[in-house]
Amino acid sequence: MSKAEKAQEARTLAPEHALAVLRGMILIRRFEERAEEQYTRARIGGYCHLAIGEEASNVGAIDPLTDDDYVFTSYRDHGTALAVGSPPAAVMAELFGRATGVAGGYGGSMHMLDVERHFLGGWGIVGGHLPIAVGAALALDYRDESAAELCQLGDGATNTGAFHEALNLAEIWNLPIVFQVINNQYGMGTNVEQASAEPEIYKRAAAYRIHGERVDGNDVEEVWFATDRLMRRARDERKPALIETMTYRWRGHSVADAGKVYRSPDEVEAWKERDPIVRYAAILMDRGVLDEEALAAMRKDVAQEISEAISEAASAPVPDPDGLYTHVYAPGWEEQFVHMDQAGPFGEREGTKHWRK
Ligand SMILES: Cc1ncc(C[n+]2csc(CCOP(=O)(O)OP(=O)(O)O)c2C)c(N)n1
Ligand SMILES: [Mg+2]
Repeated sequence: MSKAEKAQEARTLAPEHALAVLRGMILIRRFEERAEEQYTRARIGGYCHLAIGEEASNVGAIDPLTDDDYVFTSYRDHGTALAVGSPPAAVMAELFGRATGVAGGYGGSMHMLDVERHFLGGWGIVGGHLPIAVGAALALDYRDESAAELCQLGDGATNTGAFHEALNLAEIWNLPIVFQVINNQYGMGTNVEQASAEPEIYKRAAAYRIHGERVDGNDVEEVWFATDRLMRRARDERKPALIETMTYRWRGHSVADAGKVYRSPDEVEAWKERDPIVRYAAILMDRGVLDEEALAAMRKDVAQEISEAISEAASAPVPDPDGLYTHVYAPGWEEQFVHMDQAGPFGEREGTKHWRK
């Protein structure tokens, strides 16, 4: 039996590995707390959706991936970027709109991207990334690559048409993709029960004959082993799957929402008592892998790393405005717009004239 198979059977990560996973969650928590603070200091423009409370769903699903696998997610993406290994300074710089950001400072909070680490975004339209993720999974299959893809989405996104189109094609084409529904109970201010005719979202996969399952999204090892198993299946058997990780968004939908009108303080408190970080730290202490002193040292070390990331990001240069259209259109776009300029009925001449030589 291989080491990986043994771990699957025991459902327990090896000590060093477990500590790295715990640190990954603490890194996201600290990053998000400091991002929130930086937003109030007006260092971050535009939107900012925090993943505080959802750390186990992010780290548990991304840690078991191989370097060859790909990841997509929605706009609540800082934790995803950190989990794939993007440097905190580059993620913070993206929030600050700086040239050293993971998307060159052009994307901002909702559009994290790290192609080198196979993280293909960071997408702002709810459910809009699902067909794109299916296309990327088709490309993997087409190229006969053995990798698979993890596509994260929110509970609210399962009510968009794109979700159903994506699942249908994934099954028909036997694509190597695992859809991870991060069920944080709300789509903005609307509870899943109010928005979804089938609130047990994993069951929706059955309509497309796709395997679906629900796990405790605040239990990092439970998420880890379930995702690992489904990703292996996707890689080896070319079978799509859906995993629903049950978690909770501690903060409001975005930093502009206090998150207090549509839910009770008791509900928030009850979920905070199931803090994925505190829970896992307690488990590791029980196993004798961690003690209070080591935990405090880990927290301190992470806090220092994030402080340095903030300083680095704040002193980075802003991007060149001339690069605004870089990577937006394929090479040859000038040619395309010259044609539009001649025939366009909607005043494209106005919008394109400065591009012409
Ligand atoms: C197509 C579309 N409709 C509406 C919105 C506005 N909107 C932004 S986030 C959101 C809620 C999505 O909730 P969910 O998928 O559960 O993700 P979460 O924010 O909880 O992570 C909505 C309706 C949008 N961005 N795109
Ligand atoms: Mg949600």
